[in-house]
Amino acid sequence: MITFFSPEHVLHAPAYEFFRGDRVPCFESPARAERVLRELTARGHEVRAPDVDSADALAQVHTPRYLAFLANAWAEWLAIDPANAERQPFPSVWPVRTLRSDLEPANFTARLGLYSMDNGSPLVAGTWAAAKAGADAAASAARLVSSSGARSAFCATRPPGHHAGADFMGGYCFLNNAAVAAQSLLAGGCARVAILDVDYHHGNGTQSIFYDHADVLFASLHGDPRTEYPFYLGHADETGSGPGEGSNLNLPLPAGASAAEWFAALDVACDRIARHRADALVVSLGLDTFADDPISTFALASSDFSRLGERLARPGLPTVLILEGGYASEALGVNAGNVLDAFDGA
Ligand code: SP5
Ligand code: ZN
Repeated sequence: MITFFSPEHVLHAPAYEFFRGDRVPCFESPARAERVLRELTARGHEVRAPDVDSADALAQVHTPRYLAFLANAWAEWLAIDPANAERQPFPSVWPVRTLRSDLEPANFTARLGLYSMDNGSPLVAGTWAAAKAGADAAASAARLVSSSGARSAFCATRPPGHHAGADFMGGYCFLNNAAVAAQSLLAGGCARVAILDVDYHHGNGTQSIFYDHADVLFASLHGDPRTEYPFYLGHADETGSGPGEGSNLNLPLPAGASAAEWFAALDVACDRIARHRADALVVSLGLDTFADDPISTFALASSDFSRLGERLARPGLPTVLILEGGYASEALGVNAGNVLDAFDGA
């Protein structure tokens, strides 16, 4: 399977995030993509640089004012104080219920809050460049499977994307790569697309972007939002709205769920995907379901990722796989490689 990888991912390397009021090293680190790249190269996978500009797809997925904010955020942060070059901006105020989000405040931190769902997505000088390169990888992978006849492609990209909504960042995510891939597949001639999100965390951004779309099915298995991030979306009663009613499937699992429970839910999601009659499949491939993941509680072993790859190949659809979470960096390469090799071998 061809892998798209951009060295520009290293430009997004924040120094810290918050945990219980303390600064802790970021779980979402450049080492993640480097481990994946090294393992895939060692296993003989072809690695390519992104060769499609995602600008058109991004304009479909995100709002103009959010894209403009993200592209200019670092310059604005520096304009406040040149010493900010050594500081990470974080939001401290949000337009929750009763407050207005239709107007953009002039104040930078107020706009950062407007465009953020949490304070857990540190932004640095190279965030836009890295995230844009990741979105380009998603658009490139979509073009490869929709126009060259390739069966599948993988994006070894970071930062991840599935928590980012039309106009907000969150959960280490800035641009929604899976949504970019799905949108690119639609633009490339697919009438119906299915997105399967197997990250430990619910893909709230992807769900919300396609919630009223009948042509894009979003199916997700994840830690129950009653106890797990992102907390405010991902429940089983979220089934889509308007024309999209019935094209959203959430399969929340209790924290600590076993691999057997997880694979049973995967079968339910795959059955729903089969009934969607999709022309292509996008997989939000979070690997934080791994037993040793430092921020998650599922129990998949490295060998279970082979079983996952085999299951993902079964629908026989052109498939774009996109790296999302997964924070046990040492095992990340092997776990990603196991998915890809089993998919290729199926
Ligand atoms: C893409 C993705 O997987 N995003 C996950 C975002 C999770 N954000 C909350 C992180 C909370 C970390 N808590 C540390 C617990 C250590 N025991
Ligand atoms: Zn995750």
